[in-house]
Amino acid sequence: MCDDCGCAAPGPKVVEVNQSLLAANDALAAKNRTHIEALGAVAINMISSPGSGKTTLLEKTIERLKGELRIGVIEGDIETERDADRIRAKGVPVVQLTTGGACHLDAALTHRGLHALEDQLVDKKLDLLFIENVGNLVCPATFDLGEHQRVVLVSVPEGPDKPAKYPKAFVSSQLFIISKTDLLPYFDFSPAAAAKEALQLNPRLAVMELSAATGEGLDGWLDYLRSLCR
Ligand SMILES: Nc1nc2c(ncn2[C@@H]2O[C@H](COP(=O)(O)OP(=O)(O)OP(=O)(O)O)[C@@H](O)[C@H]2O)c(=O)[nH]1
Ligand SMILES: [Zn+2]
Ligand SMILES: [Zn+2]
Repeated sequence: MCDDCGCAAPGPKVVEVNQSLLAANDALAAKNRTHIEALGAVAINMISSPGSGKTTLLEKTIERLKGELRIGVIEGDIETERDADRIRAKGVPVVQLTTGGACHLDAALTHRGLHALEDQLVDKKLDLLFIENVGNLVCPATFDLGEHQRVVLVSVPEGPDKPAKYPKAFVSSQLFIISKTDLLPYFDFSPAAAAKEALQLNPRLAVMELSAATGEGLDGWLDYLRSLCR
């Protein structure tokens, strides 16, 4: 899948290298967490396949919560500033990280993003920091970025069978969002079946259904975010 996480290469040497790479990442992630807490923020790492609706949900979330909470966003993509441009248009501080090919963010890149974001904060304070990971349901699940909460999204057109096929994202998350529920009439997608499969992997997972397009289910998500900031 990618050049740097070794996801495609088998063998004991590779396992060793991966272990030390992940240990280094975890150490840096812990520093990021301290850094984020010094800003007063709770950080949320958003993980999904490309196009599940992460940026759209962030746009709607910012519209609804901007007057209430101080929000900042770190956007991760392989190329382009497109997501950051969308978030900037909503009037909150944002930094675009481009991985130049890698299919996930890591703690080192996130650390650079944190400093760049901090430079945009007048009073160096935030309530909520969203980190939108690169669209990929596999590798992002392996890399702690220093977040406090991990949210995994699966949109209705992707199908309800994703939890068992991509277990790590569900095992390591606190919240599973079934997105684009406005499309349920057109797809053979059972939210109950998807939720059941995810809960078999991780019984502590919270599950929400929402449509950023219609706003259905958004209130539950906003209350969830408010409760994290208390
Ligand atoms: N019908 C419907 N479409 C949606 C919804 N949310 C997002 N979309 C559409 O889905 C497409 C992808 O949305 P994005 O928000 O860009 O998805 P993303 O997860 O940020 O994509 P990447 O950053 O490329 O991984 C866009 O065309 C959105 O308009 C929704 O709730 N319902
Ligand atoms: Zn990879
Ligand atoms: Zn996006």
